Amino acid sequence: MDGATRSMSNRQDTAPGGTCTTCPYCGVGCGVRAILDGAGGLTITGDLSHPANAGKLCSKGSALGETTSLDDRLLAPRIHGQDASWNDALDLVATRFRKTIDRHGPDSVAFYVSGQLLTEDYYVANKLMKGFIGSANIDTNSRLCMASSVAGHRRAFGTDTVPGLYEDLERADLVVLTGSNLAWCHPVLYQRLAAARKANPKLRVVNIDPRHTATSDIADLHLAIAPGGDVALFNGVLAYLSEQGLIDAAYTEKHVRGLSEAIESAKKEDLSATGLPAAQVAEFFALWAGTEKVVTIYSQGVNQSTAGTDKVAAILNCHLATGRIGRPGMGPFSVTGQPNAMGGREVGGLANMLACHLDIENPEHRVAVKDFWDAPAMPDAPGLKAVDMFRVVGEGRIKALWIMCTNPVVSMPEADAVRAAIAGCDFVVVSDLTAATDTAELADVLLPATGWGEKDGTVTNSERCISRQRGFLTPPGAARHDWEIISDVGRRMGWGAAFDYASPAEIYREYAALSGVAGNFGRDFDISATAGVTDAEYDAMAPFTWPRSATREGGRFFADGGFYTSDGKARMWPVQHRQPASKLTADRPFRLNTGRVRDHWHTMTRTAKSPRLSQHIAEPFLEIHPDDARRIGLAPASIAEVESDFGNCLLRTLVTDRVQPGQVFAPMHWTGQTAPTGRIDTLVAPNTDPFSGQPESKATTVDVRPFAAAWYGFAVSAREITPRSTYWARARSRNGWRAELACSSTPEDWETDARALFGLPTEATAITLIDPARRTARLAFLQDGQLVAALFAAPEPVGVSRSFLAGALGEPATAEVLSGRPGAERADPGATVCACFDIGVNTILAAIEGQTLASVDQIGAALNAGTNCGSCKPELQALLDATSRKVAAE
Ligand SMILES: Nc1nc2c(c(=O)[nH]1)N[C@H]1C(S)=C(S)[C@@H](COP(=O)(O)OP(=O)(O)OC[C@H]3O[C@@H](n4cnc5c(=O)[nH]c(N)nc54)[C@H](O)[C@@H]3O)O[C@H]1N2
Ligand SMILES: Nc1nc2c(c(=O)[nH]1)N[C@H]1C(S)=C(S)[C@@H](COP(=O)(O)OP(=O)(O)OC[C@H]3O[C@@H](n4cnc5c(=O)[nH]c(N)nc54)[C@H](O)[C@@H]3O)O[C@H]1N2
Ligand code: SF4
Ligand SMILES: [Mo]
Repeated sequence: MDGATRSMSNRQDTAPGGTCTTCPYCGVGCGVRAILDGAGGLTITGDLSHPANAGKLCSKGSALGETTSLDDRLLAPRIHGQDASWNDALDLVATRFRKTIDRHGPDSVAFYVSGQLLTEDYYVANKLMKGFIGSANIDTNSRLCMASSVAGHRRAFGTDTVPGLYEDLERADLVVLTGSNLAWCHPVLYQRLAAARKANPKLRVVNIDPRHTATSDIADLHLAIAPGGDVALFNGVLAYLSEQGLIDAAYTEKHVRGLSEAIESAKKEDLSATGLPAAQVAEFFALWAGTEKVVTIYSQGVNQSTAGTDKVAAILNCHLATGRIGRPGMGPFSVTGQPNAMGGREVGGLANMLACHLDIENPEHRVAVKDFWDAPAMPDAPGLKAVDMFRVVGEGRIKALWIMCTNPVVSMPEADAVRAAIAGCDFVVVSDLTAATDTAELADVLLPATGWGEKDGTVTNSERCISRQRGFLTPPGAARHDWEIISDVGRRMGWGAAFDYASPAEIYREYAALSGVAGNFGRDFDISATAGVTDAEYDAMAPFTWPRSATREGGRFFADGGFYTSDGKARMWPVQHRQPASKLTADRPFRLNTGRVRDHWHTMTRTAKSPRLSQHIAEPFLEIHPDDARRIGLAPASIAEVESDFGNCLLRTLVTDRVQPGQVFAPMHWTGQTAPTGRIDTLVAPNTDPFSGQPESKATTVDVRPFAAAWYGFAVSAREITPRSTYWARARSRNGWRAELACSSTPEDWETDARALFGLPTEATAITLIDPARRTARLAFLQDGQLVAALFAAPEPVGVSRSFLAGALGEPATAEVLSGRPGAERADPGATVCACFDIGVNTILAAIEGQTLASVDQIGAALNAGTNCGSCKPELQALLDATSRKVAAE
């Protein structure tokens, strides 16, 4: 079967109205309706009945239909690169794990799993490792993501409880966003906030982020805090609250311990660590103190820090001291990243947790879980956390490793060392959708898993809402569900009865029953009222917010205390600012911040399949301040070489005052498959928070210098291309591929090189314009009069219209295409802003000026831009602001 046939046959008829499921990207957890038209087409709309999004979707959710194609999919198990039967592959996995454990003990093996597994998959993996293999060496990519929030919650509340609900954003009068680029990373939640701000003129928004981001645009106040300054800032708030007599004495006396120690510590804080002007700090303090209904949303700018757990404590302290927690419109709110980050925490996917929020350190909890599972073993101490786990793999002490649903060669700090560790491990199993990942390339055994749209189970979003993912596509080839694969290995290792599951519903029932055991210990996570769901009820299960037990249903936590500590009181922790661990030196004068872009998801195995999503930002970049760029001689759009103590990267230079001097920012998404010199985690230091073990992905010190490029290039090709230039980044476009290139040496013959790059047959005709004096080359290749490939090269970054050339692929072309721009009769749309309707920046700017548009709504009315998912609204606003500034300045 070829790719095209498979992609048709993978569609299965569903009832009219489609299948209700949940988006597989961010932790907002939007409900999605997937409708198959029976002819291979898939329409995705927002589920109007889902409480998270009430029908809205962002650009990534809307483009889900473009990500289910079968090209790149892994369709059969592979052993050392050769297709194998499931029987052989599973036997090999079970035997190697069994032999390794027999010879070296249970701690010589490990699982590294993911917040993108469904709860049922995750539950079975955790059960196999902790209860049956008898090791706690199961950790998850949530260690890189939510661990500091988990540790902060447990330290303050006794459990990992998110007290509030999404509607609190709408009910608040002040929303503080710290270390969160909500506009790009939780777009539907951001849209709810934007709508709330329109409806409630009293609502103020503060954004605390060293960079100016799309989220800063909605803020009344943007605090460009020094990296790592959050503890100092929130300590400042606490000290101010105390000075102003705004501590809630009734609440704190009844429900909180550690108040005076925390205040004392806060008063000692030196606010200069925030790097902020005193007037801004004072404005923030006054807002926080003067507004009762305040929600503090935080994400990776808080968690991914060597002071992450203390940052969380500093935030929680302010809410606890004022009793502003668990009441409508008030509370700290850690928004989760992955679709099932929360579910993974609930099932105990972290190396230091047991299932259902029970504690691994607690002997009674351990016995209860062991008995419930009728398990032969139960570790009595936490296992290795991700960074330590890969270090131990590198030392050869973990001899069998199973990686599921995550791509650590790209996403772990010190990524080259992680790659070497995995490459050197005796036995590596990888379960993924595709073999084309930097991690899958290293597997001894590759197991094809089913993906979104093919699998069934549950996920929990940021507000504790459990909702169903439902399959509507036939699993392709031999792909199997993760829970089936793990259970099968469990059975082959000798634990038949414990892993004899027939369906995710059966796993869910067991899990819900175990949560009842946790409930009996007085834990928060109790969904035991759903333990009796029938298969049909599970299939039809509507989204619900936990807990759901005989005594409690949904709602908020802690308005009336009831913390999960021994005495029922919350703990405030005395904390003090600490600098990020990487030191600034003469050789490492810049602090590298990393994060996300709007239209890509992590290591891009799915979003890079969508041409729409790939046009917004098509290559990895380095944001650097104009003063720094000038000082080090880095020209806009040139290639920057970035070096840390751990590795090197080449990235496109983006000169912008959205970053502060001395700081640079780069996205995390690019990989060996999409831009090999853009794997940003090769640079990131493996420094971790002492409590949570979460790495500081946002503050490695680096050096930046210009890369001496002999030429820069831009290429489009109807066929997939893998360039060989020193720097390259490729992306899918509507009719093929586009690539950015830069190289340190010039080819002897441009045409020969280009033909090799594009893999062109001899009958493809070339139109060339090569100017040795200027060192420029322009080559277009035609077949049957249609453009099949083109390359533009110059000694400086080439200024051709990317959108025009990408659009010209497959179209009839003449020598005019070598101008790299549309002719006078055709407008150049420019870089994509609105992914849904494919509307470029030039089109929007022309409409703003030509039609004197003054608002985002007017742009929508004129061009449709921003009217579907709305994810580009912050960028539309920024374009309006930029043009009005220009008008004002003229
Ligand atoms: N488009 C898109 N959305 C996603 C994802 C994706 O890959 N793509 N991934 C999902 C996942 S798993 C996650 S975890 C979330 C992450 O969501 P976010 O945490 O919102 O995203 P990031 O871009 O990682 O980081 C947020 C911000 O923290 C800032 N920051 C850095 N250092 C500091 C600091 O010391 N203090 C403060 N206050 N801020 C700082 C950065 O400048 C950055 O703008 O996004 C989820 N949503
Ligand atoms: N520098 C830097 N590094 C970071 C971050 C940062 O901000 N900066 N953020 C960190 C954070 S918060 C996160 S969450 C991580 C994310 O990092 P990763 O988890 O490594 O990234 P993903 O690309 O989401 O990897 C998921 C993999 O699972 C596969 N997959 C998808 N669905 C399924 C399925 O159902 N079953 C199986 N078996 N496989 C599946 C995909 O093809 C993909 O290969 O990155 C972390 N790394
Ligand atoms: S906000 Fe976007 S990515 Fe996140 S769940 Fe909703 S549709 Fe998916
Ligand atoms: Mo994450």
